[in-house]
Amino acid sequence: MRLISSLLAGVASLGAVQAARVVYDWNVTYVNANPDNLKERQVIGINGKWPPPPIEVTLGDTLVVNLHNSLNEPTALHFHGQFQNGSVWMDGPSMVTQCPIPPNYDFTYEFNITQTGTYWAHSHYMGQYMDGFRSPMILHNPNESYAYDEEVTVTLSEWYHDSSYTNLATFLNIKNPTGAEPVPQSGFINDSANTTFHFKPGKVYRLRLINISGFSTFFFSIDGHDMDIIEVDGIDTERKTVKSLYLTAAQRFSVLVSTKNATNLNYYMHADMDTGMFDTLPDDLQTNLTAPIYYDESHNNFASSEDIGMDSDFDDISLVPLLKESAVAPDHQVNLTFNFDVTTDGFNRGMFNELPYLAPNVPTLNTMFSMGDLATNAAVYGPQTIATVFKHLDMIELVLNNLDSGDHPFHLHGHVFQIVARGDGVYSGNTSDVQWVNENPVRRDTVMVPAESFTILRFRADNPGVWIFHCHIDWHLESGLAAIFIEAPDVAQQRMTLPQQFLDVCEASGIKATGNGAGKEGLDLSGAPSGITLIYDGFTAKGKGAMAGCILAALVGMGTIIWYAISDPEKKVREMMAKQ
Ligand code: CU1
Ligand code: CU1
Ligand code: CU1
Ligand code: CU1
Repeated sequence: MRLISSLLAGVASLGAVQAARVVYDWNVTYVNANPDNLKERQVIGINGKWPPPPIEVTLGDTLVVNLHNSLNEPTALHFHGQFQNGSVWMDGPSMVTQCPIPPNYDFTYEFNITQTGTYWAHSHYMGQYMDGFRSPMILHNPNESYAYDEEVTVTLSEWYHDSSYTNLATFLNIKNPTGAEPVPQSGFINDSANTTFHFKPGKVYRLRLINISGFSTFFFSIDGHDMDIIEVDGIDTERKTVKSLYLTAAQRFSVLVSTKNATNLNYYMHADMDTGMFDTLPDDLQTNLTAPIYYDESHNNFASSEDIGMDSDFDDISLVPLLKESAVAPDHQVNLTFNFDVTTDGFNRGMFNELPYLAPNVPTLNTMFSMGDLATNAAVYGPQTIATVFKHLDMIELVLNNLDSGDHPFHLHGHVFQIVARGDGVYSGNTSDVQWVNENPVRRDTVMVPAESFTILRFRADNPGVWIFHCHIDWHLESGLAAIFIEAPDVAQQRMTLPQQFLDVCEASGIKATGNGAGKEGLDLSGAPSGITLIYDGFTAKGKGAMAGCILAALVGMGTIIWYAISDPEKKVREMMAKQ
């Protein structure tokens, strides 16, 4: 439902283009849907319909989303890839920049569009976006870098027959000590098993590819057609011709495709799931998705398949942004080594530096705004928020060491980062051991860190506020693979005030809107979520895999497994309901 309710005066820098106030009225509702023609299930849609409608705005516009939560569970909406510079509270992640929006409550997201390209909006409350609450978000540029005749949005997604709550309860479970993720039942191109496309001959199409999955990576190609990459995660790039590419959960590309002059053949679009991510591969799971692209629907002559799927040699590090930014030496380095292991609550969890993220009692942004000078002390945010404080305008270097045998797509809110180096194993710290990309490295907001390897990222701490950094595999985020960056809290406090709406929504949710991570004053952090840690046997946390089962059995026997609210989504929802 798009309503341009009023036109504002033209923004000077946009010349004749009129900046609009673009208003979406979104009633978040349960809807029954059967998009894979296999099972009807309850999904989350907008205004009684699923899939949710795309958001389309233009650089300079003000986007307003009036949200009403008609679910019987809380929600929160994130606009993936938006810098939100000066409006950090509009970022969306529950208990990071806001309290969740309780059932039967109105909440408005409003911010200026300062970027262009291909994005998406999704729930940032527990696993909710995998229940269908996600949609493309297209930011048009009145002066696009490339010319094209038509544009088409192509979303890729996996689909589960069970709700995310059910799947989370199975995933975060003492009976799942290896951390096997729920394997989807289906996959979609544009939210349907029956999507078709039509190409007009002799044209240039811009395909906006968005992986809106919560788990799956896809390899993408089109039979008989090259693709020229021109955009990666909202950053316009030099044209780069590829036969195939991959997109992890949350990654986007725009590609230009020149269509044939002849219409005697039709072609298939291919989106192949990276099956290496699945612990089990059900016989009936269709992992290689296709959608016909018709030049002429009156015949069924299709070009032969050129699909190479997972044999693709695509590498995003070779992409070159149009707007040049060279790598510069960092002022501050943060080492985030991550792995998965069974923790003291009996669950297999993802964690940075041996500590899983646990949401605090007060949203971290509220803590930052309410704790005065203590806001520059990382301890104030709570013992397991994995908080790090950055100084304003420092160049931050993130060293990501992946000790796990799986690939993980990491996403930083509020920024794009440069991918400056990668290598096998763990980064030694010796800069001469790695090949650096110094000249204009690729910038994006979500990066895949392959198994047992490291990736080094850099970004400027030029966005005062609170930004979550996490694996965009939603199962892993919920298990604790997240960290919080507190960026220039002193500057944020000077420049900004948390709008009243963000205090009110906490009160409505029965959550404290001020105070430290425990909801208390000063550095009294008693009662803050903590204590879910690695199981240490002797001197080291390593090499205890075989032991975990026995320890778990003992813990269960003693009845000491503690179900923390974050670990038990249904309990959390029940508690929220009880407060209504
Ligand atoms: Cu995001
Ligand atoms: Cu996202
Ligand atoms: Cu992950
Ligand atoms: Cu996020």
